[in-house]
Amino acid sequence: MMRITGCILGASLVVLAPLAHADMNTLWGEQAMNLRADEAERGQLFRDGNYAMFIHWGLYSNLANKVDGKTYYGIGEWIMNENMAGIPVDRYKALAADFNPAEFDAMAIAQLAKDAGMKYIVITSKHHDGFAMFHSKANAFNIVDATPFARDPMKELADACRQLGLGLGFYYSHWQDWTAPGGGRGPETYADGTRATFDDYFREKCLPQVEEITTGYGPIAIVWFDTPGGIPKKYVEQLVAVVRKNQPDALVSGRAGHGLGDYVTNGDMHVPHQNIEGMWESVDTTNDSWAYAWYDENWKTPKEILRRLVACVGRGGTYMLNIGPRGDGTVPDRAARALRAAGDWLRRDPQAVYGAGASPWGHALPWGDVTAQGNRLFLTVFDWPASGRLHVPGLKTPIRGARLLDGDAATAVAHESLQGWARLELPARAPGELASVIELELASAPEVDRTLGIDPELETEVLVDFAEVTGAAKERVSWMEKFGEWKEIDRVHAWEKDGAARWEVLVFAPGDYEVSLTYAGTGRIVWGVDVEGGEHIQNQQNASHNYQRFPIGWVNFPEAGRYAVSVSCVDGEREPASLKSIHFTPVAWK
Ligand code: JFZ
Repeated sequence: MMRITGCILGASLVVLAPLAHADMNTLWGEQAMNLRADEAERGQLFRDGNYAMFIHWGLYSNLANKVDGKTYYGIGEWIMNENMAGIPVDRYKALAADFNPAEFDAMAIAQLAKDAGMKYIVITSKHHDGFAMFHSKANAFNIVDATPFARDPMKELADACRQLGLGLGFYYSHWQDWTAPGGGRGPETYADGTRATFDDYFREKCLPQVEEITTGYGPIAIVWFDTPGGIPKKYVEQLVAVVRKNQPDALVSGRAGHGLGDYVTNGDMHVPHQNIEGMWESVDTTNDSWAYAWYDENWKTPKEILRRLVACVGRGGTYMLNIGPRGDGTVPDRAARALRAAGDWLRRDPQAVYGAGASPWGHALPWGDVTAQGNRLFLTVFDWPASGRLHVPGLKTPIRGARLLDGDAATAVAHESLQGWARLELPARAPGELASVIELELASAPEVDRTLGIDPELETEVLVDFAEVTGAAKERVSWMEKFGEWKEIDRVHAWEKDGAARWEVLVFAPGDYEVSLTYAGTGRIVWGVDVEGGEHIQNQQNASHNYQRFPIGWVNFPEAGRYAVSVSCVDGEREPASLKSIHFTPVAWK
């Protein structure tokens, strides 16, 4: 299971005080899982519906990251936090009087999820700000009782989802509640000055509200608890018991804490590079913020969305992609259009995603990714080879048949096995604009050599995640790019003089390859690249505090086959020299 190390990369990358970082880390808490649901009915949701819509929508959406004329950059639902606008509780609660999302159209949002090809929606019923987006009898700080809107959008969404055959799940911040007395990181006293404990908050607000969301909205698919932080186990046990009692088929998110959830949520906004066992999801967002931020126009294109979706399914998981509706209830048009374009593609060739599982390679391939269903492999090609020849490394099982899918049509594809690779003869032009799928029917269950293959035509990036490292430190680091916007990377740094990152690779086409390295560091660095039993090259290049790619030189692989390649830090500042990957691009002579 993936764990975040909580280290901070080069000082200039850290936009925020280190305290904010440590702080957020402790809020997350443990989420190690009992995987009971893997065998149970509940697991069905993840197996068949491995694409979902996440929605962050609340009072904070109305601020859109701007308070008193000042813009705060980062995840908008944290706007109250002192590292963002630092809004006092009373002032924040007063915002409800101006919250009137009159344009909210539950059916339009459910239809968007449907058009996008998503199978269920998880929406913030209550985020850390404590504002309930549903009609709560337990607490008046809710959208029906505290706003001029006075409708229950969760009810409307539940009805719309039911009509369209979508699942619905509720995000509920169980530990953090910044406005309820006794809530995690909330006020420590009641209005009259008497002390409030977490137990008070739990009995008066949290437990009754979880009772409400699990009884008032029909069958729900998931209760998505988040940031368990310091919550004692007995409280999580009670919450899970309420969910089990009222919604026996619902999944409980791993972020409930204390290992009591049903599945793992991986680090936010990140798609894993290697297969992960068990039931898990990656959560991601269409731009860089969860909640609506007025300035954030950094949208993922339809192709990026599909790449990330197929990669999650290929790694064995589920992909939940977020939208942040505006304070008036509308969904930013660019997000909607990107989701629909990706959905149109999914409708043409749905086999590669729905009901499909992990790639036998365990990682992405240079041209795209593989998903599997029994003896069938689906090769989703995002970077179509100009020659029309697609190279599949290390496929050991014989191919019975290969077909290029194109909606209802499918054309047979010629294939041969050469040097342990499969080579497919495709048309020079891809049928799909965003990606195309080739279905391979194998003679038996897929068996592959997982060694990384260097593509004879396309660029191959080989990550240090897959390297064997000696005399240097390999670690996973995460940092906040903006407040709450997490990035993570596997890197090799602290190089000793004879330290090396070493990979085995499969070469199909002999010849010269341009080699470049992606790294961060300071000053000028001399890197060496060594082909075991063959060429050694080295070169000095500049370095940047963020990860950038620099060319090193050409190396030759004299014949097809298996090689060991290693990278070393020959000279320069070896401690901060942080390698992310090595790239190989075949030299084109014509
Ligand atoms: C949490 C929330 O604090 C945030 O506002 C948003 O709702 C997000 C989906 O979830 O933030 C987290 C929680 C856990 C991790 C990262 C951010 N994590 O474990 O990497």
